[in-house]
Amino acid sequence: MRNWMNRKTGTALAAASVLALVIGLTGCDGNSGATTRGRSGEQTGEVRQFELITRSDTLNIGDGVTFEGFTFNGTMPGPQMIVNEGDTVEITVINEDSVTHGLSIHAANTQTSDHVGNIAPGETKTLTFTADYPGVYMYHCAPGGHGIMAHTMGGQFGMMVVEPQQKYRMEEELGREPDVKVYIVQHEVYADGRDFFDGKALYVMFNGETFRYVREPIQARPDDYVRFYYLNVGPNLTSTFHAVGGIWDDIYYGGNPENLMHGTQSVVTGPTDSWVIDWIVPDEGPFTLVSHAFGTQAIKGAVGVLDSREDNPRVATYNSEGRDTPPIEDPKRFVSPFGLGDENLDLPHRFREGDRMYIQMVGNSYWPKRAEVPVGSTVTWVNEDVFDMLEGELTGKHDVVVVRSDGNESFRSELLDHAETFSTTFTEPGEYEYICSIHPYMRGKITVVDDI
Ligand SMILES: [Cu+2]
Repeated sequence: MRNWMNRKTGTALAAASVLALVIGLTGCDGNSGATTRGRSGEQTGEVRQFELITRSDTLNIGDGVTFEGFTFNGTMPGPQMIVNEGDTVEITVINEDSVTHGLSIHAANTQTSDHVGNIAPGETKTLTFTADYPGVYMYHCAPGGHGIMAHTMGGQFGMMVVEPQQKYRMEEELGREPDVKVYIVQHEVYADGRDFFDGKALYVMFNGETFRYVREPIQARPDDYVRFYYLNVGPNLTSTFHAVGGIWDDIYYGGNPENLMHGTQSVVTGPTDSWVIDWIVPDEGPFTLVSHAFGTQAIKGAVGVLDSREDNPRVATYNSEGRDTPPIEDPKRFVSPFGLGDENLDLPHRFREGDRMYIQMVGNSYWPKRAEVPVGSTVTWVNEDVFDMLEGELTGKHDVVVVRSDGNESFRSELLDHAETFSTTFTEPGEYEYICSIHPYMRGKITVVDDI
């Protein structure tokens, strides 16, 4: 009976979707919504509204290190949005930045890019959908094309939870909600676009900081009913989330109550995969929470602690948002995947006479970002970004434009497609800082020296 009712509802709403599509094709400004089908639960009639503001930002990412990238509402991960299955969700995206942004929201069973993809500076767009499937979902920036990957790597992502109408098994059995709810987004930070392409993360984090919950452990008591909402946004690595000294009691792939498994040591979680984990804390003592991919993840920051003691205070919720604190003034390291960053990270590369001097454009960065070359050198830039379709912020096309120099060369390349090159020869000593004119946050530097 319930299935039949849902099919009926689906048909009626599918017709509405077709109507929305027609409006879209006839010059809609992107501010109207799409309606999706009710799949498993009934529609609640509730409307939940959220506002996401896109901007360029600088953040603290733990241990005296700052990060320069993009955010939603000033944090990485961005705001955590929680709705109920069957709710109508309305998300407004306001682009306060000088470059194009957008939104892809995986909780929506509809083409979100038609409504909130590719939002120009100063523009505001809104998406409306029904939360059809319960679970734990990723959202991320979606300016379009190559920019989607670059901005997601650059810090624009977060978690949306669609709470199910059908209770999770343990909650039903115990007749109560979890004592502690822990929302965790695992994510990677890259030093530059070359490392992003190669999957070589500099840091891997839970909720915006390396070792955040080692410094400030999650509090619980023995026999507490703890629920993890665990999402790996990646953007590259597959994690294996594990509690040292524990076995997960109930795990739900994607967080959907229909996807139940029992008694596992870990949950395998690729980029954008997620789980709901219901767990009874078996004992006193610290339980280390870890991605068990030790060398590529745990050792780089994907470790936390759940501290279980009889007299611990009760904290009902640990939120997945990054902390919104003003960036420290004198960080010991400044990570900027697209910009020049710090010399102790983005090491100046010394080319010597006779070397082939190539500088890649890759993942919206120059690599190496800093280069030293002897007088008389010919330097060649080559575009290694493959996704060169589309225009502006959306594309992986790049150029080289000098913005500051004390040398005698002045150059500006054509816009380069994938595998295209541009060369120039430096005849006198000097320093050259340059950018890509359509991705102006991409920065590089050439130092021409008399003698190396
Ligand atoms: Cu963006």
